[in-house]
Amino acid sequence: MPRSKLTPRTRRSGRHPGLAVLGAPPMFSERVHVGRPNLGDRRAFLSRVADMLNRRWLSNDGPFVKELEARLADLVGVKHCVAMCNATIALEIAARALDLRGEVLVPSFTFIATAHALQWQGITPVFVDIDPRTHNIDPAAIERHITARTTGIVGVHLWGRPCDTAALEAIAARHNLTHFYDAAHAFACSHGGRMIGGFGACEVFSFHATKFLNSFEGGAVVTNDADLAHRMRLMRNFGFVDYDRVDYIGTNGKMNEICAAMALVSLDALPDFIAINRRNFEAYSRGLRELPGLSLVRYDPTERNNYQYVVVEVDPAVAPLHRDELISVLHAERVLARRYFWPGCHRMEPYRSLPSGTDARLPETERVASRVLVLPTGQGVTLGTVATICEIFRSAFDRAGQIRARLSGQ
Ligand code: T4K
Repeated sequence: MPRSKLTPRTRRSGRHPGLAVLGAPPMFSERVHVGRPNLGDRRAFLSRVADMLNRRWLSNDGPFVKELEARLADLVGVKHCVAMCNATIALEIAARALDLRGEVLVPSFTFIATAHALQWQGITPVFVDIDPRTHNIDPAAIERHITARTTGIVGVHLWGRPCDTAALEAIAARHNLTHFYDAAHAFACSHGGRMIGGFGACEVFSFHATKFLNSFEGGAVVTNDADLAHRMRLMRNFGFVDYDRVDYIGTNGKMNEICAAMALVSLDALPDFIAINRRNFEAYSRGLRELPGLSLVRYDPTERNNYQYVVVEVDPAVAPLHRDELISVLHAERVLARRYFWPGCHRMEPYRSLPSGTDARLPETERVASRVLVLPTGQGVTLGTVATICEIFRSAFDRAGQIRARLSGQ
């Protein structure tokens, strides 16, 4: 397994000799990424690839896809699972199969795909502010955005932490709206003891390489609604009902067999992935605990969590360095911490130039987006790497004045 390597100077001295942002050599000799894939057993994967080649069945509802769909539905506790080529297409297909049109309410503090999946098919995403405690869509802010054109709500379980599903369900029922979830981050997480996947009309998982469970590229929609699952299954394959009959407008959303093989092997390793992520999360938590103005986004210990995101909030009133200064410090050390999901969808094109962006008043989204940084974790990140990253934070806080002067060019 590839590991992030410490530079010889660190290994020799065993203590932090200086910061790269102030001219010292970087702490890491290789870049340490957020989103390094978790990998299952290689031999099991290669054996599945051999089976696939022997069968000459490479795509379109192959046996690995069927096996994956059955296992995912079982794990999540839903009746139907439709595997797709990625979560963006899965969101598009779900929105279309649910007949969403006009305006759909979404948080802006999410990956841009949540908004694009709607806009791509002529639905206007209307951005709603988040609850700063959960980083998820704020139920108290939803109703003021509902108009005669609103047809639905898409909640996003950001970082794998659940939306207030009961509140969203009640609002949707009150206004006769459809609601479903972008659960791209939330595979293998639970809410109120129920696995995420069974809430709303349907839920969409991502199995992109950077996700907790990966299939290279991939996604799935899970639902308890048989008709919806049937429509999505047809739409995933151009709308074909049989060899020559098309009933719906469709697209090519099929997952291929090699991606399904990867997902199946990843599924076998799920407990290991969770254990490693949790171990890293707890090590970061201990390592950053004493530092002023830093807080880690927490996971409810009574629920199932995948711990895939190590999210630090930097309070600019308390921490001696701001989020973006810390990002510069970390990048100089080759730790590619990310500003997910800055600046918010409403501040990106095309939305910032459309009424959905220009009319948006989202103070909590903007505040949280300016404070959050995401740190590397997963199988490729050792406890030694976590300890070094925490040491970089400590050194940076000790030399905050010098760093600020250097970064501002004084
Ligand atoms: N909804 C939400 C809430 C999402 O977060 C996402 C995706 C979606 C919907 C849509 O799901 P998909 O259609 O992708 O299934 C990434 C991913 O592309 C995206 O899947 C993900 N969310 C988003 C949060 O992050 P980038 O631009 O940060 O990814 P990328 O490809 O630059 O990778 C990040 C880092 O990971 C790289 O710098 C290096 C490392 N990496 C990446 C890949 C692909 C590896 O080490 N190996 C790899 O194979 O967007």
